[in-house]
Amino acid sequence: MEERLFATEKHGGRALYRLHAVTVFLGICLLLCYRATHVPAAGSGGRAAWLGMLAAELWFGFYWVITQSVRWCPIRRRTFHDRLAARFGERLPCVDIFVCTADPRSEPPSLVVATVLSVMAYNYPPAKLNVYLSDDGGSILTFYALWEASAFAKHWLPFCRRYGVEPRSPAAYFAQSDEKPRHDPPHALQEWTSVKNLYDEMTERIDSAARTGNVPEETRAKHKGFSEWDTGITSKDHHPIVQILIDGKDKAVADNEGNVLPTLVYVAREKRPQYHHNFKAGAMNALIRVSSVISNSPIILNVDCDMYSNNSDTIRDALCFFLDEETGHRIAFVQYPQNYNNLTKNNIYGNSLNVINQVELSGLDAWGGPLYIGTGCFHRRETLCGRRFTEDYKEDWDRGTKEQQQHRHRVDGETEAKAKSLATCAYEHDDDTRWGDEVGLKYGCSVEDVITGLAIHCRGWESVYSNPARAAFVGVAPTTLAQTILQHKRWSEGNFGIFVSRYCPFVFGRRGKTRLPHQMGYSIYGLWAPNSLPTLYYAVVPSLCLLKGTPLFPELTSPWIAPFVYVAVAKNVYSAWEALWCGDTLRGWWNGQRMWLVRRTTSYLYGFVDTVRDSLGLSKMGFVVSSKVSDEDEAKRYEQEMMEFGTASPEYVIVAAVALLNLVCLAGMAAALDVFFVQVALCGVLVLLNVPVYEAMFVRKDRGRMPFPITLASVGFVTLALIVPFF
Ligand SMILES: *[C@@H]1O[C@H](CO)[C@@H](O)[C@H](O)[C@H]1NC(C)=O
Ligand SMILES: CC(=O)N[C@H]1CO[C@H](CO)[C@@H](O)[C@@H]1O
Repeated sequence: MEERLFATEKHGGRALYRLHAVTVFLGICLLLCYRATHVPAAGSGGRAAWLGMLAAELWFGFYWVITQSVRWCPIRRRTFHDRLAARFGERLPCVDIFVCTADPRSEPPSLVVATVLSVMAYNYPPAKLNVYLSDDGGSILTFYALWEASAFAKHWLPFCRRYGVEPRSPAAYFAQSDEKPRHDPPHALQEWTSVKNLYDEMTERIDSAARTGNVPEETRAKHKGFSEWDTGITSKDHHPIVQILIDGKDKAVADNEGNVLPTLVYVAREKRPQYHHNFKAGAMNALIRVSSVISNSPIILNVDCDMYSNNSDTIRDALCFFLDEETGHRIAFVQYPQNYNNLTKNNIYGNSLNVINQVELSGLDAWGGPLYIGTGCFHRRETLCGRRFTEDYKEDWDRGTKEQQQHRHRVDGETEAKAKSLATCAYEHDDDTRWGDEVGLKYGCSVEDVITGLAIHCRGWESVYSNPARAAFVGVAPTTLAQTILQHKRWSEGNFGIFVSRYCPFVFGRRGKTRLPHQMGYSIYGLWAPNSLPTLYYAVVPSLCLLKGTPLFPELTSPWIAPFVYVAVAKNVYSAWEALWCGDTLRGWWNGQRMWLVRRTTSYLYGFVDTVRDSLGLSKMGFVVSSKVSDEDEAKRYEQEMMEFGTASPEYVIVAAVALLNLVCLAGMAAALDVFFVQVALCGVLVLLNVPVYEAMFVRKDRGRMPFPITLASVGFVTLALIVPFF
């Protein structure tokens, strides 16, 4: 038996965790028992409120059980690059890399090409690398940037190789100025300076083209590809464009040391108003087809344009899983986490995803594999194209060499013409192909990645989660509250949409013979959206009842108070410990709790309502929060960790009203502390969490404060809640 190429280890401390989980579970049972047996008599005040509490607690208990699936036995993976090198040397499979961009305004072309350059510069035989940029904006600016990058790559790749540069995104590398080679021979510094100048000049040219919105005439004459834009085309209506900017097979195209370069292809699939374009899933499917006639590699890496490669050995890392003799043939995809380089220390918007990255995805890995999260993921081409798992499946690791031979023998432009025919709108319609359903990424879901991954798991495949200490991919997190809320709205809505569709993990997953804990793991995200209602209830009703003197919890002297206090304390102490263990600060955890409340009462609520309306055939509400690129002022406040409200979005009314209501209830309560102990504590915690919201409403003077109309509206709502006798 040969040595494995990767090892699987269990996280420590699981016995302790399980003990904790069992006691919390017992606490939840007792608490529900109290709730069910102490319902106020009909006619007495507070019966409705009490039943509502029962429903909310039933839900929270159920959801808590769901979340235990990923905490029961998380695992981590370790890879052995030396064994891979010893066994395979450079006899490695070809790899296609798909970079997706959609809009040159929100995703500046200079940022996109930094990502492209970082993946071209992988420590991997360049003849086996093929990089495809999918430009769904169909923009000449992006094409121009990529053309510039194809020239710069001739300097950048040898430079990276010679000096072992890390990270290999030029933007990230040159931003850390302390990386300047000091002790090397003098020509190293010289070369560093000259490459940096080339990069700065290129970025300046790209940015200035982006500013003016067009590419200089004399530049356009330098490559035939620019003529695609001669007949005024728009981003929503244009013919298919496929341009091979660097042909890796062409010996005449080499870097300045004479080495071959990775193939580099620009793709803008056809867009026509009468055909639905299916967003990123449509773009990915077009890329799968286009690449099949150019390189057809067995492995496909998919990254978003804002996620650069932070480790040049990541391809080899992923291959340790795929090429493992014992279980490699079961693995459909290897997912890496999303890491961000622009988080603030205390993570003001709770965007670090640390708990998801380090606990939840590792936990899912034990039950059959993590979700496909749309970026930083290595796929097997065959599974992406719909193949079912069979025990005797054997990958053809030489796949792609035939296509590359054919491509080499074709006359100029023939491959491009063939590829273009596969990137037309009509292709998927006319041929009655099953693209978007059984082949490729699935259509019709705003989290196309998650549903595609689920389908792959249901076809019998496993996936693997790899989270090395040094991040493999690094991107930018949302830096404003509005962007954060919008992102979570999309995620919660998409995942809940899957949950209530025929792809519900408990139904579709069962038929696909995935394991119950795996289905539960998927449901953690699927049930984000419905969490909004019980959370809103819990944040509003107990406080209102506190003001009106209606008790909803056991008295301080009653023994029944024990399970309530125990569950609340144990759960939160654990959650704080988990956050600290994952690398957050205590303050970061506290901020995370605030964002938990904000997300649940805004993003998830909107996601829930929109999914329900959608399934009833009604139109969506439309989300008003705008997600713009942040300006300098905003960036400064982000660094100071001040919450950014600024624009008058209706979603903020909910945030402000909940905060204000709790403040009023706490201030106005006329109740005995021993009877209302839990309610006072709950209301008090909510008030403490919302301190930054009060500041934004009443204290701050900067442009990021809560807009006055929002404050006014929330005051109106709170007044209404106080005068209408609900309970
Ligand atoms: C990216 O790689 C560098 C080394 O080049 C490392 O110091 C840094 O921590 C990595 N970034 C993240 C977010 O892990
Ligand atoms: C691309 C981007 O927005 N980067 C920002 C990330 O956040 C840091 C501050 O923490 C800014 O300096 C970057 O410009």
